[in-house]
Amino acid sequence: MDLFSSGASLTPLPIDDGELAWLAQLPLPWTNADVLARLIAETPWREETVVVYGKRHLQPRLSAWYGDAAYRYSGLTLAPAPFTPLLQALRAAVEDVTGHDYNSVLLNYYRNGCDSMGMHSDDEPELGPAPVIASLSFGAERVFILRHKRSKQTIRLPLSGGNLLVMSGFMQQNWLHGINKTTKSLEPRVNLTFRKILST
Ligand SMILES: O=C(O)CCC(=O)C(=O)O
Ligand SMILES: [Mn+2]
Repeated sequence: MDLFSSGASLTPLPIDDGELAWLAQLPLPWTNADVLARLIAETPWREETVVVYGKRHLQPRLSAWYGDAAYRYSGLTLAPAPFTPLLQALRAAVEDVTGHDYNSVLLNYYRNGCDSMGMHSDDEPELGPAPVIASLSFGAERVFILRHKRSKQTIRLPLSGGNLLVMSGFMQQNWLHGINKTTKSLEPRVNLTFRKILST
C-alpha cells in the first residue's frame, strides 16, 4: 500500500464471462453534491450528433471527452480537452482504488429521466481487447443495465452518487450495458468513465 492510499477496496460482483467490481463510496475530499455541482458548472457540455446505420441522431444526453488522444465513437470523433484539476483529482482517487491508470475520461450528463444511453459495449479497438473501464457516478440514482450478448441474461445495478463500478476482463466482448429512460428520476446525474486509450 502506498503512502497516499485511501485503503478503500472494491467488492467483486460475480458475473459470467467478465469481471465486475463495485465500491459504494469513492473516498474524496468533497461531498458528492459538491462534485456534481462543479462537474455540471465547469464542463463544456456538448449535445453530440451520432450516425447510426447512416442516420444522424442527437444523443439524449450531454457529453464531454477529456484525455490525451481523440476518441472515435459511433461515427464521430470527439476532440479531447486536457484534464482539469477536478478531473485529475477524481482520476487519482479512481487509480488508487482500482490499481490501474487511465489517460482519458468520457463524461455523460443525464439532465433528467428522459436522458439515456442505448445498450452498447465499450469495444473500440483503441481500448484493447480487455479494457478496464472505471465508472464513477454522481447525482440521481439510475439503473445500469447489463445484458449478456448470447445468453441474454440481464442484470440491473442501481448506481447512485459516489458509486464506483469497474468493468474489466472480457466484459466488453460478452456484455452490453446502458441506461434506460425513466419517468421516475428527474434529478440530474453525471457519470464519468475512466479509460485507457492504447497508443496506436
Ligand atoms: O452512465 C453510465 O452509467 C454509463 C456510461 C457508459 O456506458 C459510457 O460512457 O460508455
Ligand atoms: Mn459504456
